[in-house]
Amino acid sequence: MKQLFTGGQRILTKKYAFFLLTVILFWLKTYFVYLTQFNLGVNDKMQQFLLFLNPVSSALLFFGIAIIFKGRLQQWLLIIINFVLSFWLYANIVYYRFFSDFITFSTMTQSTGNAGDLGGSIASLMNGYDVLFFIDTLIVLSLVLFRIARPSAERWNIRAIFTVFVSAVMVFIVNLSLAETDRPELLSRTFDRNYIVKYLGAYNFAIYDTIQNARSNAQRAMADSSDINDIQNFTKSNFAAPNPNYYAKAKGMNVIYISLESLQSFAINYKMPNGQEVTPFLNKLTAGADDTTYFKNFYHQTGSGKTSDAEFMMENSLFPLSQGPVFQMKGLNTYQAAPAMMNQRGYETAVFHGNVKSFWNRDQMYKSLGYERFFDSKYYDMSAENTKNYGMKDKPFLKETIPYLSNLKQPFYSKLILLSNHFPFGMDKEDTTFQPGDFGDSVVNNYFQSANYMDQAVEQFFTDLKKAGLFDNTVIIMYGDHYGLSENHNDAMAKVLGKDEITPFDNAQLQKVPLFIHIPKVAGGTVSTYGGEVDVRPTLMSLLGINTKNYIQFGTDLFSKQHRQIIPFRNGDVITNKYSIVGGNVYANNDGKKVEDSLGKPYEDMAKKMLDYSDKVIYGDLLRFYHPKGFVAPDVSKINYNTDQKIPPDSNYGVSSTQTKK
Ligand code: GP9
Ligand code: MN
Repeated sequence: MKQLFTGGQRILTKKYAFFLLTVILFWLKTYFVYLTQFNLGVNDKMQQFLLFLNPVSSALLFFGIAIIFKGRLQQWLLIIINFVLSFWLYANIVYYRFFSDFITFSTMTQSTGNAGDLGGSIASLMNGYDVLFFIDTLIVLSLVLFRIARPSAERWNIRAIFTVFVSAVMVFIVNLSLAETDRPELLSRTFDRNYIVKYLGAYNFAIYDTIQNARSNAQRAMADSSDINDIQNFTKSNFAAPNPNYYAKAKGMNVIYISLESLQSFAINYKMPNGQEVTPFLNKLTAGADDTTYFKNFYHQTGSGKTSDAEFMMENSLFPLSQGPVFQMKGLNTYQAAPAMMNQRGYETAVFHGNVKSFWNRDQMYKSLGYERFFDSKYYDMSAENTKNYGMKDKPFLKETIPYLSNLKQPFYSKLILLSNHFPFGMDKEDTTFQPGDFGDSVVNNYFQSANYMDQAVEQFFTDLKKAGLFDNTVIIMYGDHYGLSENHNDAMAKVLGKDEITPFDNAQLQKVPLFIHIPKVAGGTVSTYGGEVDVRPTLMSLLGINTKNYIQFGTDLFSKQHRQIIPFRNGDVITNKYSIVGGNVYANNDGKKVEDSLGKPYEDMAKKMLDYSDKVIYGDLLRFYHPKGFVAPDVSKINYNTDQKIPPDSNYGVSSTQTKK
């Protein structure tokens, strides 16, 4: 024993030994926590390796601060830093036990309700064995207290200190590049906090989150209330007066939005070489079945936020950002979104999605949009046969949603987000008998199968809504959220469309996504009006008989005679009912031939103005200064998605007790 003690003493008096020991113990502890405390969905060798590697860079960086100092001070700094980091990790462990999510700057500083939800229950989330999460702190502390690790009097030389910091940066760069090869655009798209922790680690995530937050706050601080004036004038003067044939035709009715994952318009009314229709049910709707209007010249306008960008436009009539998903980056802004507007008119509001709630930061953003209830994967039977890829398959998802929907207090405003038709579109054999395509590209081939599956799921859902007695008093808006087949698949797409090649003009037309609106007792059919995702909210509001002239919105009512047929895209392209401006070239829509650039100029100017104004609203969080008559911003601290939502609620979330509902 004595020998061991003196042996330990000898090693630990070596200048670098105590530092290295602290780093290694902390590294292993963190890895152990990843494996046992979080559900990170590690599913390949590379991810396993990155999970193991990722604590290293932050450990070197943080503990590196101590080695600038010498002797006893260095030792105590190492212990303190170890304690602070361990405490942070432990706080995340406790938080995760309740929320299945990681702590962010905003959940800590702004009262979004999350921390409040924990309240007195924190103690119940802690266990006796939790002291193990501080085991490394205790070890290094004892080594110092019992003088096994004696402080070395020597100061580290600059080269050694420098080496530690350079190694931290190098390890981080290697880590990030490997992560980016496994999951491209990891940081720029920020799908889910779980992903960042899995690839880069809990501590690096905290750094990343702090930087994001500081940037966002700076943009917000620079804005002031006068910034909204021009924008208000612009949107007001561009308001399109509603069409009396449609205005208020759905007043007081329920609303169901359905996000048709990755569905592009080319698939609608498309026949496979063997003559089979891909979407036979939706095709009937294009002919006006079930009082449905189909917009065949409707485009998605999403950026890197994909599904969530589409959701954002549908409910705010603002554009998504050109960089990064607005759901992730601006989840705490003030919005004047459709769910909040409807909630204040006595509607119950709910969103349904068979994936974890943190994906696309939905759990935070939905509160800002004013959704009272969020039925995420927790509410669904996520057994293996029901799930694929990100989550629930469409058929069981829609089946299980019906009882929840029927339980909502009417009228309700709801959104259902489908998942099955998602890249790479593979399906389980037992779910389909549809022949895949034969176009020399498995992604494209499978797309037809999964689009067909979605079509069947939607058909069943319509039948079930009728059975539940909801169909005749519900407006149903179904939209393809964004493209499913990127330009990388254009060789096969040329075969699909029977063309020699896909030109830039063709590619722009492939961004068409279907939009269907079922309006009870209003005759439908296919219309050729040009429009995009920002136009849907004003359209819906007109149908519900709500005047939005005083709202900041960049779309116009698709049914209005004054509807503006200019569709700006985040990549700078613009499409109108006459022209497609793609990559700076102007093409005529009727024949796809190039025309003079000057013909596109006025539309480009208008599109740019719309995008700039919308960006200003979002980056400056300008809606906090703007108060349309009759609108009260939802009180996010009153919204709670963690209670059991199966019981019909009293529907008072989002409106504080001093405000009365209309
Ligand atoms: C994930 C689902 C799909 O929850 O919305 O996301 P996507 O990749 O299409 O944006
Ligand atoms: Mn999507």
